[in-house]
Amino acid sequence: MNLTLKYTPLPADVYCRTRDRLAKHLPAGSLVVVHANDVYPTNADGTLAHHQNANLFYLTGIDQEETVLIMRIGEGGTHEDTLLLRETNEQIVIWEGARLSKEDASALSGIADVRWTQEYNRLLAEWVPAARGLWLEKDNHPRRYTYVQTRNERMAAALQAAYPDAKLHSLYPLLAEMRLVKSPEEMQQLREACRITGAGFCDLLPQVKPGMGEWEIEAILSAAYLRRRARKFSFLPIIAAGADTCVLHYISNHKTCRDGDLILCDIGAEYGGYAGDMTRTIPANGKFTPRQRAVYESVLAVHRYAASIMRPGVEKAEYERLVRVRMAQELVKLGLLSREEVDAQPTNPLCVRKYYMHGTSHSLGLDVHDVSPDAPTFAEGQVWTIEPGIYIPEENIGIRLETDVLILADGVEDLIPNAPIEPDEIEAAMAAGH
Ligand SMILES: [Mn+2]
Repeated sequence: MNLTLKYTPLPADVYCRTRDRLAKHLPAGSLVVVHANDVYPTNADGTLAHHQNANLFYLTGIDQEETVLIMRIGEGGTHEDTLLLRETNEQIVIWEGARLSKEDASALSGIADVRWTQEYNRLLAEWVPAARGLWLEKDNHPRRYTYVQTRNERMAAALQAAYPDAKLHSLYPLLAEMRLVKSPEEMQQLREACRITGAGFCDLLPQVKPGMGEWEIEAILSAAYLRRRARKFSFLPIIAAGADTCVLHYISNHKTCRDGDLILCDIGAEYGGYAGDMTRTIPANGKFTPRQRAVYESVLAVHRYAASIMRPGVEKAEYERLVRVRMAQELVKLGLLSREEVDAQPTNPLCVRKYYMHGTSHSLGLDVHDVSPDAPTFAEGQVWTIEPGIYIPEENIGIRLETDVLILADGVEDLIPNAPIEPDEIEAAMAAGH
């Protein structure tokens, strides 16, 4: 392969095995069609950056716009795969740079049959009428933002209109189930994303001081990630000082950090398509106040408890309930909830939501909030975040502590061990810069 990428790609046989596994779940005669994401236009001739459809990347390793994967499923899990690629030419090479050649795409994906996208309609006209069912991507996450039709949804509608007799099925539940458990090769990429994520935070700590802009912290992290070959932040970073530590999805990062503020950093690097995701909360002046430290210790205690009960066989919903019970104890200790309030809900203290209004864990992988079944049970090989927090707007104190873990046979492995989390370690690392 002549092609060089910013990241080290996984070997093509990883993607061959992933398609083998998908094919085993589908009845003979199925036709699978998965498209790349659209490139979103701006005014005039501009576009936003392409962001690959994670399901297509998961099945092919191809990070290029207008790519289509077609799989024809035979008896006993056999399958014939075709990859359609945007045709490249001299003009595209001059203006946009090289695109994948057919040979490059074969080498990356392990698919021998690579053609240009012009053949799409002709191939479907041949294969759809012969198929016993069409398996397309239809994301049905309950909290999905549905005002924009994805390319996959648009193509699905077009296929249904062109072939009204074709029976449509959704690939989403199957792919969500598959993507929940990471292969050893996927773990290489995820470990690197997490390593870079933690290393950026270590670079940052000695540089933080009062008077610094939230945007300057963002800039330091961006440089730390990019020079370690991350492509970008894995999501818009939250650098929130003072009262905004309590705004869960604050992303404007426009304020100056004042002496006495806490700064909440919810950050992550993307490497090879995989997302890191961590949160630390630090004192702008390098020293926690007694109250800030008390809240911090409570969040850390809940964090450690959550890590201790996350293991194979535990249902996610039950885990979240147990974390709420533990969190209630801390909120009473901090004087935020009364003993009576908590005792009134002994098995499931939903009253904690006044100060802790989000879930403790989400799956992590190609997407930051990775796809997962509606009611997952923890199992070996899954990767989850652990991110309890306590938010007290009346005190300008919001503290969240997040790490990413791999579930092992008998517990979890922290994937960001390089980032300090003990308050003393945070203070020591910050003092090193003063
Ligand atoms: Mn997270």
